[in-house]
Amino acid sequence: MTAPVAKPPAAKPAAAKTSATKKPPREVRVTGAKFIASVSGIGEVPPGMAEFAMCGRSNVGKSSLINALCNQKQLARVSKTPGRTQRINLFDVDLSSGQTIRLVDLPGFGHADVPGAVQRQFSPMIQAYLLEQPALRAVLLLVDARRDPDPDAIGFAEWLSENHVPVVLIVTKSDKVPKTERFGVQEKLRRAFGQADRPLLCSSQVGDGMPDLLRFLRDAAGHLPRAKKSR
Ligand SMILES: Nc1nc2c(ncn2[C@@H]2O[C@H](COP(=O)(O)OP(=O)(O)OP(=O)(O)O)[C@@H](O)[C@H]2O)c(=O)[nH]1
Ligand SMILES: [Mg+2]
Repeated sequence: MTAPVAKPPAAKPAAAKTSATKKPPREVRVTGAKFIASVSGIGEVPPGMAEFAMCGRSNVGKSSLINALCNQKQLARVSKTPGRTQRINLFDVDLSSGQTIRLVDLPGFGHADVPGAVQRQFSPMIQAYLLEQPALRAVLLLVDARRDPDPDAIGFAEWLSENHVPVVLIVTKSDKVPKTERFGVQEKLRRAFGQADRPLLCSSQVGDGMPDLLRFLRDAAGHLPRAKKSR
């Protein structure tokens, strides 16, 4: 089994060193972020900029990651109660590169009493968003550093790939894993998801991975065009 994925966040920008194409600065900062809307359908999403959707099991840290990236404590709602995020929540984020990107906080899967395939756990609304939103550049699929590879998440990554939606694997809560074990965690997840490159290790608590993830978002905002659907 392999789940094709988008180029991982650690990738360096591919710009050639010529006088015509300058390498973008290494550092990317968030200069502003605001909540835009909480919507229940793709038709309600205001048109705008490149979108990146946070996906993963309930409680994996999707909302926390948005807050950490934006350097704010309460932009997205964080909770110990799984299933807190129920609608599509949109946040527009200004980058120091001059771009504005949109982060999309989606409901988590795995908390509902719905066994089986992950896509059945997503409402038609979420499926439609993931499959049909032209502005969606990539899904950031979050997995908890402390958990074994999750068959639901692997199935979800495959489903996205089959539908030509770029997926980037992000390992959350790195602060909960001793430093000496982190490489092993990344390798285990890399293999389980059939990736060529090690997934990015992040902690919203202590900031691990944030500079790399911001660089990825900056670079991907203008790249990763979605393949045309064949159906
Ligand atoms: N130690 C640690 N805890 C974290 C981290 N990220 C999130 N958490 C905690 O994990 C819990 C769930 O975080 P959320 O961000 O609400 O998770 P979610 O994926 O948005 O959850 P749903 O909205 O229910 O799908 C909270 O108690 C957070 O404080 C992290 O990097 N490190
Ligand atoms: Mg949430």
